Amino acid sequence: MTATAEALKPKDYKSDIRPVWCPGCGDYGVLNSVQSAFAALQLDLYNTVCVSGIGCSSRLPYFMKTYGFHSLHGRSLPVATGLKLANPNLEVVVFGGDGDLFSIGGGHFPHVARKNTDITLVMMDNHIYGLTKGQASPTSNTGMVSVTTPWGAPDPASVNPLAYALTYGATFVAQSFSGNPKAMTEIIKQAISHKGFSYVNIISPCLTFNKIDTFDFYKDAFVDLPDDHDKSNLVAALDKAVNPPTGKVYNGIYFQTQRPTLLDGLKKIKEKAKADKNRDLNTFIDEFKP
Ligand SMILES: Cc1ncc(C[n+]2csc(CCOP(=O)(O)OP(=O)(O)O)c2C)c(N)n1
Ligand code: SF4
Ligand SMILES: [Mg+2]
Repeated sequence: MTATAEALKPKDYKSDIRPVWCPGCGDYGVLNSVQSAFAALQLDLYNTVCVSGIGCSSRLPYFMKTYGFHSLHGRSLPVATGLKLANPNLEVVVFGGDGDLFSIGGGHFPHVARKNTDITLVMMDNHIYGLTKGQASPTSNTGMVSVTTPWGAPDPASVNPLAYALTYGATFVAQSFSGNPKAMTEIIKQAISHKGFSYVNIISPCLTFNKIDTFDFYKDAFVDLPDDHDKSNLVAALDKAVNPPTGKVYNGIYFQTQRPTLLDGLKKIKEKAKADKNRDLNTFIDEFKP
């Protein structure tokens, strides 16, 4: 933005396409908060990319005026990594669901986290596959009854996305609720401002297919992390992720730290390679000649 340009407002980040989510879906709240957070940060429309996989939540980039990439089911993170490496000046924000990111796409998450790839991931966690009409997902409560698990899901454990992100080395891990726009906007803003991989788990109820994890349940269950929570302490963050008070769900930043990003590492390697006279391309090719 130039000094004379007018500040962008949340509505300036809205595309002309109207969302097609069910009336009352939690994802509307997430979309509004994303637009507010982008406006608060004055993200440049032409240097910001919203990336997603497939799912109801993964439609979000359509409704944004920034660049967008609606990729394949479970493949948003590799696409986002490629975009960031190709053009480090881009602000890359990924959106997706619990199925997209923890079932088919689950293999990508650990590597983006441990490499500290400088992107933001906002997961809209409704504990179900919404788009395909209500199958149990990795974050569904154990024993969940769904169209494909009429006698209850047999899986003995669910994925805890916060503990997962923390143990794989994410440098920013937070949670919020789509029914609390103020808190959610602030957390998305901080996640984007963080240098390194940021993970935000947003509980975003699917009122059509998930009759357990409802707005009514979460509006009473959500509480802020305690004031004395030390977000620089990984063990304290894990404890909060694994042992919330009974019947409660925390809003807030569990963990934040700084360490070099994937781009920092690549920059160093490039410098070393340039300084290594024996490693010019022709010498390298010669080594493989018969
Ligand atoms: C390769 C592939 N496998 C399966 C599907 C079918 N599919 C589309 S979305 C989806 C799950 C969506 O759940 P989630 O990611 O939680 O998003 P939500 O709709 O709940 O927001 C599945 C299994 C697909 N599109 N492509
Ligand atoms: S099916 Fe569920 S997740 Fe999908 S748009 Fe409807 S309420 Fe939202
Ligand atoms: Mg889902």
